[in-house]
Amino acid sequence: MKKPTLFSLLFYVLLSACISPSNSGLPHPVDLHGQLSIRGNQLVNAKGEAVALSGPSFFWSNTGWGGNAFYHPKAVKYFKNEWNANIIRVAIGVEPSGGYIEEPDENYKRALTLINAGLKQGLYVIVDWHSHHAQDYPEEAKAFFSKIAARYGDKPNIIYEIYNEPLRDTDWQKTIKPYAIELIQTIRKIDPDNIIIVGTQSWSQDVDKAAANPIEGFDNIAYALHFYAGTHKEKLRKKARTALQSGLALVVTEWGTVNADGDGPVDYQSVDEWMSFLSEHKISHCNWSANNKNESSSMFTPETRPKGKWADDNLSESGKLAKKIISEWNKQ
Ligand code: IDC
Repeated sequence: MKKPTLFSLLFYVLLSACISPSNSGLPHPVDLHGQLSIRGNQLVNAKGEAVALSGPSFFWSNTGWGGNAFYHPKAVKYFKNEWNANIIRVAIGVEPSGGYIEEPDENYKRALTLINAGLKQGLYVIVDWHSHHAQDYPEEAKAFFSKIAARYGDKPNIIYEIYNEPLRDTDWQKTIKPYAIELIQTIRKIDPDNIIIVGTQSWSQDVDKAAANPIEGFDNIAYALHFYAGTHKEKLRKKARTALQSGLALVVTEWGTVNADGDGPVDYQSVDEWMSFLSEHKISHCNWSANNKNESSSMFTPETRPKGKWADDNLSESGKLAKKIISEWNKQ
């Protein structure tokens, strides 16, 4: 073989720098999987292979709630590079103080900041209408998702989550399903194919009710299943199995290592049981939450500065566990 010249060495160094699209040398998740869709009860990638994504959920975006300070591009880069996340969830707070209803421009801007950062890092981005009463604001929801769809609907990165958590007394048939159909019709006029996730009754737990009476006539619809390991166990997985068996695709758009109130001890055993379940059924999941609030579900300790730069010392007990789970999950 001919000895490489200085010129040819330089050429190869430059070439490998160009084809290595991310800092960590790994391909961008969206380059790897492309356009997602739902086949049967499974999320699949552009090649039709089952895919289960994993990453963090940001906190309520509301002004003055603290979690909004984490809505910056470096946070997204951190989760991509340090946690190996391939998805993020942007939780746009809707109705309490400082949310979208009161401050639409500020919250819309926060959504764009994280979406743009997600696109730059090649991540999937769930855009979540973080509400417990979304049926009271259908016009605002439609206007919000229309803007998002018009701006980003042609990108494979975007996933719409149209209703975080309807309450226990918000009826699937009477209220949630009609709201969902209205929103799906609105989004589908602009974006024909990206995944739309529908929240389910009782804080996104009654997936069995949705399974008995699913939304028909639209493609690429999935349903939200939320769990908090300290509170929810086998009983909730049973509902999930019922839903999967009747053909519903589930996405755990939010889960916690602790109790459903966002606080309490980390329940390691229950987290383990849930992760086996998610792995067995190839279900994507986002951990609550990227925040430094003094509650145990926050990934960061209360002393942590929202702007970064973060090391493992900045992670709470829950944050350390979530990082371990997510970074191992996404190792292919
Ligand atoms: C919680 C926050 C908490 C905040 C509360 C306001 O952790 O700091 O005071 O919202 O309602 C959910 C919700 C999510 C909750 C979380 C923990 O989607 O908004 O966040 N949780 O209670 N569903 C189950 C648990």
